[in-house]
Amino acid sequence: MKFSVLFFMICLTIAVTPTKTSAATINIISDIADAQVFSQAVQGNFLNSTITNMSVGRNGNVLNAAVLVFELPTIAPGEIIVNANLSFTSEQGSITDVPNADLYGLDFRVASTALATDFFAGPNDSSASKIQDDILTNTMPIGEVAVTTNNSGDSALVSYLTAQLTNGAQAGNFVFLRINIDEVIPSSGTVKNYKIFSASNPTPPVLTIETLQAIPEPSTISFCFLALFIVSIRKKFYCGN
Ligand SMILES: [Ca+2]
Ligand SMILES: [Ca+2]
Repeated sequence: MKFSVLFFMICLTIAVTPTKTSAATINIISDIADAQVFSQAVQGNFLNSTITNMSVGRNGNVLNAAVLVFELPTIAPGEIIVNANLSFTSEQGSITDVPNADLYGLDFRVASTALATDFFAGPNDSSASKIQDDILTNTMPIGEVAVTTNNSGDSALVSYLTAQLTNGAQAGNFVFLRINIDEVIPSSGTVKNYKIFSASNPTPPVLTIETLQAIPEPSTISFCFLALFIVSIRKKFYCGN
């Protein structure tokens, strides 16, 4: 490869690499539309969006999943999401015989309302994006536990959120993160569940996203023009090498 071509490619790589000069960190509190969703109707309802502790597991004859709702913020033109994190509180009693629970992302919607069809229980939901396997486990301590997505969960969140934007999600639309058990528990009439603090709780779930401006700094552009200038001078002196 010619030196000039290689040099130009290096400059191009630098030019398209996002810089950290215009990073923004946005904390999005879960919308109060977040809901405990049921596997079957309870007194005519398939969900409860006013509850402060959302059940994930079994409660009597009904299975539950928690659907967290977040309103998308304005992402400035040219900005990309480079990091994301979900944090929430789980509270549980004796859970040694409760299945683990997984975190999924559902397709964005214009309205914040959770739907009965958001419910899921089982090992793998192919119609949703699995963000973190076993985010809750039955080896967690009893009582309140602060839960946060791990590194691979953070990366999956970035991919999920970016896909929503690519698919047309805009500021003011809503994304839905669901926590559900990964195994269907046979009906036992007993309570076997985790409890997720909802937006109606004093400690609500929070989705944090970090964005970067994917445009080079002026100094980077200047550097590239300087590099091109040096290359052209070099070509003059060395007879079109
Ligand atoms: Ca709610
Ligand atoms: Ca699992």
